[in-house]
Amino acid sequence: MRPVFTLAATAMVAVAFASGAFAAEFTKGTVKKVDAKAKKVTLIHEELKSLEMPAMTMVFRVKDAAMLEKLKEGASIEFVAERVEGKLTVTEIQ
Ligand SMILES: [Cu+2]
Repeated sequence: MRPVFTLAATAMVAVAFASGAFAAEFTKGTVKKVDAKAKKVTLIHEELKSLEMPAMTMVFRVKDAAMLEKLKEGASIEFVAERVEGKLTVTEIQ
């Protein structure tokens, strides 16, 4: 392979990383209940591939209290959930 092609391939991989091509996938869910005091939300979620979890209704913690403002009961959202300190936590909302 000519060096210029190697360089181009390397640059493309770098761009893919930078643009978040490998970032966590968003999962669809519906807000069932918000507990602002406990910073917890009950979501009816679709399959969470990143956590190998089937669709279900469950309680998540939220990463920060500001997120609770976007969570209204009955709202359809797209979110990212991760295990933070062993607890399932909503880390991003769209
Ligand atoms: Cu679940």
